[in-house]
Amino acid sequence: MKDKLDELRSKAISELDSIDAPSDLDSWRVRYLGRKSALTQVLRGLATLPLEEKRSVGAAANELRAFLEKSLALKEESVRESEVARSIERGRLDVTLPGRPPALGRLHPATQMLRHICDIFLSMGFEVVEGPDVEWEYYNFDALNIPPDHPARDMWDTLWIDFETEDGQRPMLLRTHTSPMQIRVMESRLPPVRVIVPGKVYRYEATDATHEAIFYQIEGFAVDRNITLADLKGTLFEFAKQLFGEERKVRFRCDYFPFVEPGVEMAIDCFACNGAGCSLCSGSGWIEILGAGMVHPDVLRRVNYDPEVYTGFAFGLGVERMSMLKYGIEDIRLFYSNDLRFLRQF
Ligand code: YSA
Repeated sequence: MKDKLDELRSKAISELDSIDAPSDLDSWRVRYLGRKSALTQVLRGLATLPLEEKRSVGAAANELRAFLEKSLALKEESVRESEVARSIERGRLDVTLPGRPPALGRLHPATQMLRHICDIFLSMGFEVVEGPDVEWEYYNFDALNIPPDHPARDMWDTLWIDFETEDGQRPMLLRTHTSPMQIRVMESRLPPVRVIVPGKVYRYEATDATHEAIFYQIEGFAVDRNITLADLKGTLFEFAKQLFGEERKVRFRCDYFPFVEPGVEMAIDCFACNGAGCSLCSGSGWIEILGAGMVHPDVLRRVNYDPEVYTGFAFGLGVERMSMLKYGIEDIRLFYSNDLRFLRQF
């Protein structure tokens, strides 16, 4: 058996030496190391040999297998190298050509706008805080002066989570706005606070050109001694100028949100027609950009801030809507339909 293995070794090696094409290497591997090769047959037959012979033949056959595998690997490497050398000689492979540039991704337009807005508020001394997307009903509604059965709940089409407490309540939902973070932040620290909260919000609503079911909001609020509506106006005016241009005018009008008193909506003069009236601003000359107001005293009391000592302002804006206004995007659904022709423009 030993002689047979020696013979196999010299035959295999001499054949391997003469190979110079990659395709011949594969048939060599099948012939000498494959399932039906003589060496595999010897290894399979070991079980039938007497113990002493099994040991010596087994060791020799395994050593031969390892030797042939290693020889094959070395040969593969040298064949590959000579292939490359031949290609260079024939001029098919030009190693001096620059490599292919890797395809680089880019930030999504909503992320770009989110970061841009955060940078503006960071430059005014605000701090960025994030909160949970799955929220308790208490923070999303009750703590913001919106108890169960209050008609204001209808302002936010809510996706409830299938989670029931022992007393049959279903108090968990996908947050419908970033405002619950006002409560969470104020509960955990004392004034002064000056915070912005970027994040996704979720609404049970049909999509159209200006509505998505999942979109980004940025909440902002500041609470301290002597904060007035003038601080709110000044801060948001500065924000609008930085985002939409120095020459922008702003307009504040009364609006209703249960967690502010007074509540306002803020609009900027239409940059497409400079206030003359066009299709972008529906002929009004103004474009509404966010909701805001002075934090309601009951909200302050709920987090143990004394409304006789502290006052604050808050606002909330839609991030995709800001992009739509700034870049003239006509349909919000473009943001999440993964059309690269749209995404590559940003
Ligand atoms: C109001 C007062 C405050 O003191 C603080 C915050 C707020 C905002 C309030 N939490 C809120 O969510 N108001 S909102 O329902 O009117 O939404 C705020 C902004 O989100 C809108 O102005 C709009 O820009 C955007 N938005 C609302 N629904 C949307 C949407 N964007 C895309 N798709 C939707 N379905």
